[in-house]
Amino acid sequence: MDILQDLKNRELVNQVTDEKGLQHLLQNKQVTLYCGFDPTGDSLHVGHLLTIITLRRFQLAGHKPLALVGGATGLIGDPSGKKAERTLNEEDVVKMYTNRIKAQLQKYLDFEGGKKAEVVNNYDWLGNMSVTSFLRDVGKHFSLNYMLSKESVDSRIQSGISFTEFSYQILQSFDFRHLYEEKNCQLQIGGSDQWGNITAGLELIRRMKGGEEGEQPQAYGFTIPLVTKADGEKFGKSEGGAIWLDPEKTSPYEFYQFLINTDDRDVIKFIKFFTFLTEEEIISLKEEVEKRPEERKAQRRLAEEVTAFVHGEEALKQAQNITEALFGSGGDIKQLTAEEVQQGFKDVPTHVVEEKEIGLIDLLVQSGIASSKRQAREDISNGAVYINGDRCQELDKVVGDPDKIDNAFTVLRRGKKKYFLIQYA
Ligand code: 383
Repeated sequence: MDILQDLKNRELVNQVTDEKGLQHLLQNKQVTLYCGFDPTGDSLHVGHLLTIITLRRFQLAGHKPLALVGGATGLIGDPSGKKAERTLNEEDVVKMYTNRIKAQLQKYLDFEGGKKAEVVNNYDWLGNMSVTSFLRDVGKHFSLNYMLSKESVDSRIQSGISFTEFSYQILQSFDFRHLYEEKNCQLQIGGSDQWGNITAGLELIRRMKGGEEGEQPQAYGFTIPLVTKADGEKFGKSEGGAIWLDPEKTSPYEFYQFLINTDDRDVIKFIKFFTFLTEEEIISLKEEVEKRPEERKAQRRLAEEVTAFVHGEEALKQAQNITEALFGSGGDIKQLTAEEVQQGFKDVPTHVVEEKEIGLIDLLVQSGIASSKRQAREDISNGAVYINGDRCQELDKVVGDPDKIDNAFTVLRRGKKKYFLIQYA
């Protein structure tokens, strides 16, 4: 497979240094490439997903990916794409984040066989570098002019940038040069915000190679585009905040819902970006969007593929069960497992009941669904109260074991969509 052509077809090529040279290299040998992730939080998010998937594409095409965790650079802070100086995290916090990000990256690449991926941590070579070595051996290769001309620095001259963040580009450059020397890593990839840092690395590799004419080092840089949305909103956010890859922070169901809700105008682009579907499959989904947009086939396929990639088949099934139970025509929430109920109703007000069973009127008042017993009676008589999806109009109804889903929860609903979760102590 011609990986560069595949990336082009998917509109994943933003900028490349020496495209012909890179094309030639990728066609003729197994290339080691890398992408870095700074531990600025306890989880990666969908904003990181496109580069992870791109690493995976290179691996599937026979190349060897390195995922770098910035145990050292995470202590400094990349100014790229940032409007203001960051506050530094404590060292032990960055260490904890580093371990978590490392574990996450290990889920998405293949660590077996000849082109096995590796996760590396730049703390291993930057963590104990001496300040004199940094300034003499590395800093000497950077002119102030060159560093100031980088977009990440230039855009901050007015608003302010510390020497710490200013120096960041040298550290990332040193990583590239280190991996080039130690692991014969010839390509760095990243989002378009990383172009300045990647090209600075190439510059350093050239300069540290020594002046011998004719013996140009073979190293390349490549960036993928920023993911934009037709409505102009930032990709990767929902009302609840960022969409995380950690299932504890964003459940697989929420993740699936985030993708299902993709705009018709974006869905084909996202399928090209985030899935491994073939060109033919994509063309047929494109037709679906044009001819039968109301069926949302493309959205469903996108959500399936990406949820399975990030969370696995089992979690995808759960997400689909929950979606069907909540929104499907034949949906029945009573079929859900306790875990699925918990995922699907994560943002719903929850009330804990101490008793084994309780009268419905008392339950409605106790949980705050009705403001008084009189209100509760009225709601029940009017047919506005549903237990696990079924309307209940019995005033003397007692909610007990038969009403517990998986022995753990009862889902109450008042009106069309006001949900409440009852949990038993
Ligand atoms: C650190 C050391 C290196 C090479 C790269 C780095 C990290 C880099 C960075 N990247 C972003 C991050 O960590 O800050 N300086 O959050 C994001 N990446 C990828 C991609 C992206 C970038 O991890 O565009 C989105 O995900 O490059 O913003 O030697």
